Amino acid sequence: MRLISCTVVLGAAAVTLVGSPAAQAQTPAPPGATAYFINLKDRETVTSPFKVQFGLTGMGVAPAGVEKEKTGHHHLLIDTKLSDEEAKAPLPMDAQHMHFGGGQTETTLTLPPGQHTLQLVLGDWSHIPFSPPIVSPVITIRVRQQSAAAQRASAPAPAGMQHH
Ligand SMILES: [Cu+2]
Repeated sequence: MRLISCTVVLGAAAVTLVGSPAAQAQTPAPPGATAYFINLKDRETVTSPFKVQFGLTGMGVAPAGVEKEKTGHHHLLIDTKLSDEEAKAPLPMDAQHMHFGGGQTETTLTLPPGQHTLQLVLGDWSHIPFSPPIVSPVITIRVRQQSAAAQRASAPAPAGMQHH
């Protein structure tokens, strides 16, 4: 009798392990860890291209793929925000979800004129946000319309207009 009940208990434990979402578990966030923009404030006006510096307190930066306690890498969300579902899975990699898997702590962004939102989301070694998520406040920036002179300086002149 004792042997049978023991088998039943073990079987239940095995089912629990397989059935739980623990395989995709989020890394617990170190207490007090926060992400923030060092050089940009909410409602700031910038001229494109502009620098974005990523701040992080309470933990360190490590490249993607390196599983080390209390580290992660930065992601920059542009004109989008994370849904609750997305916050529990590896972050998408596209133009609106930039990964800095090399451990970079700044970038230079080129965005079209107008209003844009930016947010930092820290991901663990496998690009999954921490639990609770380590994110910066969402900031709204305004990218200035370039002056005509600046556009001429940065854009190559159309063919045929280079020589008069
Ligand atoms: Cu990533």
